[in-house]
Amino acid sequence: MSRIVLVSNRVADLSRAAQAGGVVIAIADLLRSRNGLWLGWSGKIGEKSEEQRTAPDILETGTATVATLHLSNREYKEYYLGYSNGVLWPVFHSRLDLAQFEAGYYQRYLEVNRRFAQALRPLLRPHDTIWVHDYHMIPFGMELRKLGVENPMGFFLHIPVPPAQTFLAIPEHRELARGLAAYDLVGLQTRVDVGNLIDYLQDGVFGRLLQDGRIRAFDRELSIASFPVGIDVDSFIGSRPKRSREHPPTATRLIGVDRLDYTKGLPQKFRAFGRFLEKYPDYRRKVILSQIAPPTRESVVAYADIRHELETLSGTINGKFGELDWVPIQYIHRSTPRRMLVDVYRHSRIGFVTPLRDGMNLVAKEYVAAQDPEDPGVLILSRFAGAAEQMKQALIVNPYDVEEMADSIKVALEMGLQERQDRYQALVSGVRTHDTFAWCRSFLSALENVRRRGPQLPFDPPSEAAKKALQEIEHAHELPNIRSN
Ligand code: GDG
Repeated sequence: MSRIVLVSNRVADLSRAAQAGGVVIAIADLLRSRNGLWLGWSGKIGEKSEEQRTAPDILETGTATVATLHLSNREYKEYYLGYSNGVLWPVFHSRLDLAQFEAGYYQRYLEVNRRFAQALRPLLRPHDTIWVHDYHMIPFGMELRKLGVENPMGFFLHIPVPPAQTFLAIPEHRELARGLAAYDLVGLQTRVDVGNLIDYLQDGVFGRLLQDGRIRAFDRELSIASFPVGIDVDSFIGSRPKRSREHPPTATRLIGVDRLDYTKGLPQKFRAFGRFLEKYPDYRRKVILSQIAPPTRESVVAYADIRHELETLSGTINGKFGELDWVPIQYIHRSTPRRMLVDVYRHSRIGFVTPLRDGMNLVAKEYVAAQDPEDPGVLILSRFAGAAEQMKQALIVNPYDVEEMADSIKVALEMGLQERQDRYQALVSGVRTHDTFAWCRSFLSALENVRRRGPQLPFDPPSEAAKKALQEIEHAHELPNIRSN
């Protein structure tokens, strides 16, 4: 079996993979079983000499190797905060209004990807299979191909693909598409994402759908398919009894666990809970919303804005409805240990997961896995989370519709035991079947199958003349009709 080489923006500590949860558990397993190598950013920021910049620090951990590189201050600002999180993250989540296009970060984004590719090149072996992850690393494969690497190479995008018209708004969309075309397989979270990417490649860069389902773009043939990410179910099975006899719960809990990100729909969630308390006053003092929202990317302005908005909203709702012995919203802006999360999931009657847009959303799956099969809670899930494509037995809501979300809380609270059990059984069986290990296996076996069809044409960057001709054709195509009247 060939060695596996993973590339992602950050690497995780393999000795603590079990605590990290999510996809890291499966990735650690994969690396150990296939003598793998993982390359990524160390998380450190600092200046280094030119030579050190492409010489990664190497850590051997049993059968796996982890290779890390530092970012300079400027790279951190322009590649990580700037292009990755100030342009690609908002656009891919359909928030064009927040994208910092004009800042000119693309060049640094490309340079970091090039540098990472140069660092990996000497570490590669002829039969390695390369798996690149997420939006920070789209051009990585193209840069590696330019260095003559023709190994099988797959890319997995953890975030959604926006509709074609939104993708086209990125000034560098052609370059991103060229980057994607350098891979043999592009894996996405959902079938909707697959449709969006194929539409974009056809409309935006004249991609041609082939009879075998692949798409031809930039002289390469690319497979695109969905591989929904899952969790390690066993690590979320709650072990404690549902309720402690000594301390019976005073209120029924709704639980939300989301990084503090504008894509997660937190203000709408808080408003819906406030609306629920207003519309159904009998439930006052009987329910609480616990929202765990650890900080992320605080140096990006939009993140400071959302934090401020949430503090104001929770204060307003608590001030309006709270009593001396009851605070309706518990808002915790810190990370919580995972063991504690499992217990909180299990002791919450409702999992309230309402992102405005999300690639998958692992919290929805974790909540279901943690339930007591004898007395399970109810999952309220946004239709715009990738997870909604699989988790149809959840109460599916529109996260922009505060009224509908408020009503769904009541429906969930009043749902009978039999219905809760039926929905839970269907949901948990899906979560088990499509777990994190299945995700890993299915992506890699698809990548190996794609390559069995035969090698690609060598990656040949277009000449300047070809680039210019292509741009002229595309611009002619994009010009608005000039009407004579
Ligand atoms: C991206 C995509 C896609 C959260 N707070 C705490 C904590 N968490 C853990 C959760 C869960 C993970 O973080 C969050 O995963 P999500 O899937 O919900 O969201 P993103 O971080 O945005 O991840 C997403 C995912 O990639 C995988 O492909 O599903 O759509 O956006 O595991 O439990 N964990 C602990 N304390 C916290 O306070 N321990």
